Amino acid sequence: MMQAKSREGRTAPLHKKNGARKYLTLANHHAEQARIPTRRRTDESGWRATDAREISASERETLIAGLTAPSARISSKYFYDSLGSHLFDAITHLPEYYPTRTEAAIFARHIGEIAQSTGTGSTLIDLGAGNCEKARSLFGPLRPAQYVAVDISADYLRGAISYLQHRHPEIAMTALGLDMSAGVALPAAVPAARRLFFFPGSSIGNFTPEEAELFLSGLRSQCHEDGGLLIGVDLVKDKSVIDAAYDDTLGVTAAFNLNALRHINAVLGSDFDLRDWRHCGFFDPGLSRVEMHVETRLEVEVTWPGGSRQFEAGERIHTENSYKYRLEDFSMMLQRAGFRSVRSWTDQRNWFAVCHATVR
Ligand code: AVI
Repeated sequence: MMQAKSREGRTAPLHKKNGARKYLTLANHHAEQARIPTRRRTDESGWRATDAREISASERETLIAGLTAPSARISSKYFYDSLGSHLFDAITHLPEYYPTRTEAAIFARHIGEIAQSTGTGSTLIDLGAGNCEKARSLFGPLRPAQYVAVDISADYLRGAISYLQHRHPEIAMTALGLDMSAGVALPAAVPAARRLFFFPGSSIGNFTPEEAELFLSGLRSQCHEDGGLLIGVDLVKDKSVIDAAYDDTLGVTAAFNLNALRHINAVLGSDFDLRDWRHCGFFDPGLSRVEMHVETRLEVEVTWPGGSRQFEAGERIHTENSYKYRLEDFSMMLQRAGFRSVRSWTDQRNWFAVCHATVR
């Protein structure tokens, strides 16, 4: 029996409760006989995220609606608690995860032409800045007059910015805490002229194409005639290369994906047992996207204050899409979003592209 092989202790006597099948470990079976609660307690086992944050009533509602939908789904933002951010950083160092190093190689090789295209003295607006490392490497060639770092966590940014400001006193710097999934609305204090949005890493691929176009139109609407966008995008390539990047042999992407459940336990008070779930990440060439899911190894019931959901063995929760584009299609999307001219640079294998899109 598959469940019996999946983990020691899962020799699973089956029984029915309210008509639903339940799998019990032997230990749980004895516990139930002794009328001790059978459910493992996530907080006692130390699975609860330590950086739990309060979520709003509407975020909670959206999260529960996704978990209880016929095809369950959660937002990929739940990857990024503190541990998740470290796991993502580890992903970018994996041999299989080509996007980060391919993009860096494009910048290193073509930085002269890129700087010529963007010009100097702009207000560089770094979307999803994180530790600000990528933008920092552009300070020399692009010589921005101002640097605005945008990320969901302003606290995290402030640390990075105060270090950077010390090293580059000639650039005025601002940290902006903003959830970009709702669009990017810049405060009036950010100069309107010469805005250069910087959106690297193919984060645009984590939006659906419709959302991506809307997001890009939103950026365009915040540029004057002299504004522009410097953006990295992952390109369609052989399925085996993409599959390996999202299902690496060390299992770091698996940990990154499963950590979303741990994060949800922390913010929702749910009791996902991570040992019951496995990682699933693959490229679907028909939809031109990587899909990431977590899949149950066995039938489980997940509960949270005020609700619960039964998952059949093999049922999945969709956690992320990562779209891959053909350069021509992406270029057309930029133009539909209102950018008139697009210049692009790729690596020799045409795996990744950096585009500079301008309004004029
Ligand atoms: C952040 N984003 C661009 C990454 C990607 O490749 O879509 C997130 C990621 N998911 C799995 N591995 C990396």
